[in-house]
Amino acid sequence: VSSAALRAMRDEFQRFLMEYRFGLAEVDTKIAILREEFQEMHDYNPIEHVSSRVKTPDSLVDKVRRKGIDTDFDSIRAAITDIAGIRVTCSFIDDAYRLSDLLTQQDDITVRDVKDYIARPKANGYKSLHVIVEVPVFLSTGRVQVPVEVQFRTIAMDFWASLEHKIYYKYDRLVPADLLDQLKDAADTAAELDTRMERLHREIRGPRPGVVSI
Ligand code: 0O2
Repeated sequence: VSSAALRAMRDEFQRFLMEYRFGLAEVDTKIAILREEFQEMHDYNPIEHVSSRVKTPDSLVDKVRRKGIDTDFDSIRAAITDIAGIRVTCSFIDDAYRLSDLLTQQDDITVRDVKDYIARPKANGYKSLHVIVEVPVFLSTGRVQVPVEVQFRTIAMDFWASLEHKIYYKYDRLVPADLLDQLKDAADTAAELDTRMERLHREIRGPRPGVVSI
């Protein structure tokens, strides 16, 4: 391959990733606006923290190989929907669903897919609400629709997932059965903590305005 051809490939790859960076910036702004406005209007912040990233080339190549996807950009674009990803860690489960609704109801957002691993956790215990949205990005060449995966979860779910992720990679995706059992057990404990904290929160907050308690 000539060096000119290599440079052209690099440029094409950088342009490919750039669109995802822009899409991420758009959704990041939407989440930041909801967070600030919520604080202002309701004197309540439903978001604990937000993190976002564009998949690293290494991780992208790894996933393309693992899923056996054709290596042209159109196939990758169609098959991998979490190249741009935002994780919104909320205080409570209710907040995760509420924020997801507030984002997906915006009229420039198209919902491409929803995977509700909170309602239906994965077999290993993983919980999160994954929403794949498409957001318009305006380039000099015109408008493109960019997919962004938004993961909504609670602090307890996030704690579990980040540890599980480390273990998964430490064992190169072949976690010993005994550890898997312990992780599933820990996921149940995390879920129980969420339920208890939610109950406590409701007790402190008292009945919602307009709701008559009996
Ligand atoms: P990484 O290393 O975090 O980037 P599918 O083909 O639909 O089954 P897909 O396309 O990977 O799977 O979608 P899914 O299920 O929505 O998962 C996307 C991302 O969610 C993953 O990215 C993880 O970040 C997270 N995730 C999903 N399942 C788990 C899990 O069991 N444990 C943890 N810790 N995170 C999970 P990647 O690219 O797979 O991995």
